[in-house]
Amino acid sequence: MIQTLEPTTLAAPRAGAPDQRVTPSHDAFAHLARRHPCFSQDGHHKPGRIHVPVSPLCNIQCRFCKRAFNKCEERPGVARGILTPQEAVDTVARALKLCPELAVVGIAGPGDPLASGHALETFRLVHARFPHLLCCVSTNGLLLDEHAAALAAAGVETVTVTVNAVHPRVLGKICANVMFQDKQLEGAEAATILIAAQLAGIRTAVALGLVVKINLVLIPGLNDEHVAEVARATAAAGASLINILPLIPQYELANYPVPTCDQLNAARAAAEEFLPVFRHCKHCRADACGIPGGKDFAGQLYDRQLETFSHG
Ligand code: CLF
Ligand code: SF4
Repeated sequence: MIQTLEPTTLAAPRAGAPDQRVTPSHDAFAHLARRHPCFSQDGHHKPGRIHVPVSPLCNIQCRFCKRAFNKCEERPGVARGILTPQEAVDTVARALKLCPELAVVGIAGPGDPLASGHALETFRLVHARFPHLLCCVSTNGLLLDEHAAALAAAGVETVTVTVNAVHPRVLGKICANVMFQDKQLEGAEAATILIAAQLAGIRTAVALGLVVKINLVLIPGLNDEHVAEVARATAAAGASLINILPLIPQYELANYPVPTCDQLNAARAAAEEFLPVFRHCKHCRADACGIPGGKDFAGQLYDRQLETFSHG
């Protein structure tokens, strides 16, 4: 059930008061260390992942998000085109021949994987044909509570939820609108719904045995003072790990600065009070294929058959 979150503060506890900060633990994802490049610190450069771009739609609008179809930009939200679920299965089969180290099939866009049914269907098909591969989804979390059980039944083991703020006042400046129950909501109302949905979705996913990572896009001037609060709230909901991605300034936030190294380090230190921090993110495209940070096979995989893509 979705409940709204009361604003919280993270001031250091007064003398004699209990310290509510939690001790970060790697226990919840230790079993993934050799199987998943984004849920391990040491094993990051060993297992590979493929992202199958089956999800064209999104149900919210982040002010920094500009989705695109091309083969040159190295960032999330970009793919060469959209695959159907069956095309995605065939693509995984060919990818395994190019890169036998593939251990994870992820769906990370280019829109939100839960905004349409394509991702769920793809996971069902992939899991039936390649049960040894780990299925991973990255979502804004708006519909996670509703779909967590179906994701788990389809073989998904790991979920990333992008949580850029847990206070409507902050999130209202980052997220322009949210489609909820066929209505487009804006401002504090939209932010309140999204935050509540994300935390409910995390709780439900964790209760079902899924391992949850948080992605946070660090935006200087908007949420850089708010990182610890996001880590605290998501850790309390059951998340295991947090990844802080520096803003790529574009769309409505095109004039915002890229975080400096000092700002990124300060944000990671603040988050680390509550959650282990993943530090090896490569800002993968929605059609990436290979070992993150190593050779990417997507060009070999797709470029000769672009015309088969059904752009959505
Ligand atoms: Fe993909 Fe994301 Fe799964 Fe990894 S990526 S859906 S959790 S399999 Fe990883 Fe790439 Fe960073 Fe994402 S390096 S952008 S955190
Ligand atoms: Fe873009 Fe993802 Fe935000 Fe949707 S949730 S607007 S795809 S960044």
